[in-house]
Amino acid sequence: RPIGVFDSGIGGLTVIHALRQSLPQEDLVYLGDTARLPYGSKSHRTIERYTLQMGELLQRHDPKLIVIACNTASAHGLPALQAVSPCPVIGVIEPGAEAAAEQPGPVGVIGTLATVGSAAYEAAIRRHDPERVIHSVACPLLVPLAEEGWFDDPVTDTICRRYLNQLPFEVKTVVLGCTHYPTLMASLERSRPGTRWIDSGRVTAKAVDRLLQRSLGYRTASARGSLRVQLTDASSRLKEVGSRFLEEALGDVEVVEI
Ligand code: DGN
Repeated sequence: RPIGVFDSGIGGLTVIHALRQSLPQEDLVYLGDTARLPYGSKSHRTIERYTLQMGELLQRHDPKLIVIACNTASAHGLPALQAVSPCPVIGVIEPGAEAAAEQPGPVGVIGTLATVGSAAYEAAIRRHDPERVIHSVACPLLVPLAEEGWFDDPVTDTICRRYLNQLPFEVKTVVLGCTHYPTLMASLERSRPGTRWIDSGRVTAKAVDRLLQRSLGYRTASARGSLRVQLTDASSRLKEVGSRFLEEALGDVEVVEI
């Protein structure tokens, strides 16, 4: 049985990249809701409803586990999907929060308007460390920059600096609370050198590994697992940018209508 992964669009392909690196033998089905992106500027009710629909579409593949590879959908839709899903569901926020709580000092969180507005990271980090000081900054321009493919560009540098300068100087650990942001790493690093960045996708891949070993009967087949990519709308532009997120050729993309 595959691992089902979904995102509001193509950002979750950075999580697929991390999963393929740490769990290369697993079969993965990726579902991106490109017809309805962005989720980041939508309301709680809408994001929750979309999350439930994506979970239902993934059930066609009989997944052994679902990963919500989108911070926005994890912030607003995880409990609702966990309540109805026949298989375990994990989001990207808890693993990112746990990794942040392991670091000393105040924590910065950057994400979409909906993620920052939900205060989901604050709640999750404070479950590990109730006293922790957390500063969150919504960065709504970063998703369009990543989707435009401006990964290493002076305009992206300027915008990253403008957002990151809102974090107090003492913040040395920053959670990339959006699955698009790892693609902007070069600009982020230039904008705030010396920062410890927590890539929620990478730490989620580790959490998936732990979960598989603990509760689902870990399979160590030697063959390379397959990757099936489904999008609710497949424009050629997104397919092109998607390969940059995935860090390998995207291959065939199936369109599923909602
Ligand atoms: N990549 C999504 C996230 O992690 O929140 C946000 C993309 C979007 O819907 N704007």
